Amino acid sequence: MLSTRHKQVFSMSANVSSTAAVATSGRRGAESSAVAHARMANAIRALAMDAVEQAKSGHPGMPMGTADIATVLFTRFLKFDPADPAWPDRDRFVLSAGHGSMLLYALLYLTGYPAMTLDQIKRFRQLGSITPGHPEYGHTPGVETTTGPLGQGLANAVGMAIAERHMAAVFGDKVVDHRTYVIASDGDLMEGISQEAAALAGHLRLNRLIVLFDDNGISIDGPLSLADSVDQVKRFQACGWNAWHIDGHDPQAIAAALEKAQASDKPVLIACKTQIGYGAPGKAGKASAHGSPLGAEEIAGARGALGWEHAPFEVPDDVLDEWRTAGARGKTAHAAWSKRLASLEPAARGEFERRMKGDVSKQALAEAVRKVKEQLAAAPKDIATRASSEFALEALIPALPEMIGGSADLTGSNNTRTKSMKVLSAADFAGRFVHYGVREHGMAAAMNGMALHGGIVPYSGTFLVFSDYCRPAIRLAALMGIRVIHVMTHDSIGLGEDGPTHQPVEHLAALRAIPNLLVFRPADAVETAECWHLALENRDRPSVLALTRQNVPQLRGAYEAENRCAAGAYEISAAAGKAEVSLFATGSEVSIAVEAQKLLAAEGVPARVVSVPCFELLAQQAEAARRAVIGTAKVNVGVEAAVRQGWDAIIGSGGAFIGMSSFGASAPYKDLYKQFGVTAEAVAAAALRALGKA
Ligand SMILES: Cc1ncc(C[n+]2csc(CCOP(=O)(O)OP(=O)(O)O)c2C)c(N)n1
Repeated sequence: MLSTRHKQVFSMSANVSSTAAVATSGRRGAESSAVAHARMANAIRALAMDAVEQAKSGHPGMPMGTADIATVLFTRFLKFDPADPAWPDRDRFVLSAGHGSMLLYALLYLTGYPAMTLDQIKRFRQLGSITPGHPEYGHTPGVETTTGPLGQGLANAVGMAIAERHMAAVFGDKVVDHRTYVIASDGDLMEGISQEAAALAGHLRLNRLIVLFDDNGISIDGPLSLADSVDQVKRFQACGWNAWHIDGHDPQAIAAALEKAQASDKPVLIACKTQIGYGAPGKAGKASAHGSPLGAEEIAGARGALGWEHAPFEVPDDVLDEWRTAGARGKTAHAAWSKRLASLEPAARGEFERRMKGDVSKQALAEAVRKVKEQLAAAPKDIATRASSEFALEALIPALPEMIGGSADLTGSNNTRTKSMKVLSAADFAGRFVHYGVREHGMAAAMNGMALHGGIVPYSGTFLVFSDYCRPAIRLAALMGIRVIHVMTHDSIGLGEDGPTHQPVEHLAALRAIPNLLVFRPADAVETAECWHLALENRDRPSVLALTRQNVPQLRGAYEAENRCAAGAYEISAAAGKAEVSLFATGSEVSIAVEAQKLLAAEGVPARVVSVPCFELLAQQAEAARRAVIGTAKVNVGVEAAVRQGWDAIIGSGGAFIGMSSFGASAPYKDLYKQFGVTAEAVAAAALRALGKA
């Protein structure tokens, strides 16, 4: 049922044919500008209805409900230039409720992004189109982040807003002076990650973050009252935001709220009361408008109610012109910004451009890693790889100013903060270390936002076992192909006394299952430096560095210029003679394999040890190189204090595996390695058994 007010708005829009002449003749009063607004918003609604109908799937309700908000935002507030979707000082717009993708595609088309043609809108959700079911970063110009998994976009936006403040603090507001806008739905705000994001944003006083909450009270199952009774405005206020309610169909109220939001000293949530499926006579305000085509009859009814008497996919010239004019608004600001950028000192300008392009200095990176490796060759370190990581960071942090570190309240355990790093805070956004609090999921999603914003290479820390808490955001980083680096320490039963709740056993396998993610497990201090090098070099992939709590010996004594980890696997210790056994191991288990090699030698069995710091880099080697490193020994043994899953690709299904097949236990780590049989003796025995010698 449509409310009285909605009926009034519909009928006002329905008079459009008589007022269009007024609008185009240039005699515009308040009423005709309201009509102009309604027609512009209705263009979004019609495109959303038509595209979903044509695709026979999709979500028309959300774009129809938020069309008024989006129209006011995009025509009067958002700073953007369709001619240059990557303009560094554009406002970022995040459609956190990614199911409403047609809202974004309609906006990109209407405002004039060249790639977003009407044909693309017609091919919504079809193979090869740039209009996939949910917005995908890197696939569609103008899409700032991949959204769909609810809550992620909102948390990405927090990272974008952090990045904006940091870059402004470093390069000045002449060149960095923009806002981050979000449209978020009930579903976004029901997700737990929204709490982490809101709390972090409030704490950091990210006042350039403005969230428009599509407060329509409807989700898939029906009215929100079935499952939720949170007062979102109060919740956000409690998190340190300014938040208030408005009528999300009143353009003046929307504009007034956005003006007020722009002057806020805190992040802002504007709860916009809207009606899902606005305009659809039988489905507006109902869950039935959410996620399926409206159907021919309902669409015809909506066209009538909205006064939109144009054929499917047809946007009348005068409406399109208005939209294109709105889209061209940013040109002047863009040109002025280009001038300001040009007026910067050449060095500062070059640095800003380099950072925004994501060009990590190859030379600075290589020199920092070389320095670390030389120091390790001169004075070997038998330390935990988490400490080796800190040692590498001591060289990397001064060399690469784009690196912003952090931890989810485990700074001292993750070793992610070097001595010189200042804390990034509301009082000092130039700092380079973020205390994310105990918010792993929010942290990982914010890191994605920072990387997407540009100018920053985020890395951060938690325990490997809590990668589960980060996983949805890591998956999206991998899907988007962005460089974020997760330092995940305490990477096995080797963490000891904290016990099985904290001991990852399945996590390496689970992370390796994510396409396009690099999972590094370095064996010693030298490999750790090399893995850092690779993680930073891979600009199109996220990385996880799985690092030990316990000390491990430095196996690579002599300085080698070559990054041996780059191949994913390499022979770290050759056999004395023709190898009968190949021992493959990662991380802390490489030194166990080296011990086993000695035990086998004592039995007269030559064995080689292959360190496998990165399965994914090994898998992408040419077949011949991969075969060469795997070798042709009679017996292959894999050693990793984790589950076997994934190892068969290296050791073969007939290979022996020494690792975990259950959860761990609480005890000193050396006892645990014995208890679970991850020992040099067990490795040697397994090899001998497989050779038929035991
Ligand atoms: C993490 C996650 N869980 C579930 C879904 C499936 N889903 C898509 S939209 C939605 C909820 C719809 O309600 P709302 O967010 O209020 O959107 P609206 O109905 O207003 O369009 C759900 C559960 C999802 N996209 N992401």
